Amino acid sequence: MNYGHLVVGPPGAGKTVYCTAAVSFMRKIKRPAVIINLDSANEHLEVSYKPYWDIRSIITMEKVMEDEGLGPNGAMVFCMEHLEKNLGALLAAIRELKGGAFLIFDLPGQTELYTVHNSLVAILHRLEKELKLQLCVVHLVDGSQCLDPAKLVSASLTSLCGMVNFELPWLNVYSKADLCSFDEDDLRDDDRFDPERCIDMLNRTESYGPFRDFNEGVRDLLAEFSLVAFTPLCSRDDKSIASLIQTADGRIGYIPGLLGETDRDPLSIAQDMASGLYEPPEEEVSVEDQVLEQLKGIVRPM
Ligand SMILES: Nc1nc2c(ncn2[C@@H]2O[C@H](COP(=O)(O)OP(=O)(O)OP(=O)(O)O)[C@@H](O)[C@H]2O)c(=O)[nH]1
Ligand SMILES: [Mg+2]
Repeated sequence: MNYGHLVVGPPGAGKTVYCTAAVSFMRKIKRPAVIINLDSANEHLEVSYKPYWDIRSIITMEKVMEDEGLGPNGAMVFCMEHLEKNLGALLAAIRELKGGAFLIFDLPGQTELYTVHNSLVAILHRLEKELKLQLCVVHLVDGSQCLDPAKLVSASLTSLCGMVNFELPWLNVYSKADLCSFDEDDLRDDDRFDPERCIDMLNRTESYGPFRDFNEGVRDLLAEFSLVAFTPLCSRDDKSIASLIQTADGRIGYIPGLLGETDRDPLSIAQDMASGLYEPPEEEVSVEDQVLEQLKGIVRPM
């Protein structure tokens, strides 16, 4: 059984930063983790992370735009369709991780790829089936959107669409929580999005008030599924990262220790780390390099 996170969300939501921070934290708790980059426009990755496998090794958005005369969105769809038809390289790379590793997939910001287009969904279903991969979708939305009821409703509907299409465990997260200040008029209610309160706020606005029936229809839809809730994340804080990893672990049935790390829960280690009670290992070799060395038959303790 393989486990991982699929990190999705609109452009600039903080997906790449989250992937980098999550892998770095997992390394600190000795959980072997690798990033798989599925964003064909993700240039300059060397400044954030070193992917274990990169879609850009088989196709890039810039080249498709040039060769096919497509704009960025069309080229991104083309790249995903290309990956769907040529999935062998990715499947083989994951199969080579014989000791197992936690897989973190960095995705592009085009939400159409999972709300209206089928290739990404088909790719994931194949990975799930052929690799027994258990994935939790981490859906990031910029925290500033959670302060605007109209944007929050829009993000919630996008999220609902993704949940229905992917049929995978799903976590809604508002990112950059360190930049958000909340007061009692804000939408956060025990860190959970409350559609009823949000729609009430919309009904009271000049722009959205005239659409009361529609707003209430949306409210009933969100309430009926009762799936849409947002939790905060600050990717610069190990405790926040640990808390998210722990919640996602619960959703996919991952038990700490399965990949050889300590069996303590991530949040308690992060708390000990903050108070100096836990020293992360001095890691000179990156996880990607460790995995590559393992593949070469050189066994290193993870
Ligand atoms: N303050 C703060 N800034 C953040 C946080 N996470 C991400 N950012 C910033 O948000 C910006 C976008 O982050 P990325 O990780 O590149 O966003 P992305 O979702 O990968 O963007 P695309 O790949 O273009 O869709 C960068 O300037 C980050 O430094 C956070 O937790 N706190
Ligand atoms: Mg990115």
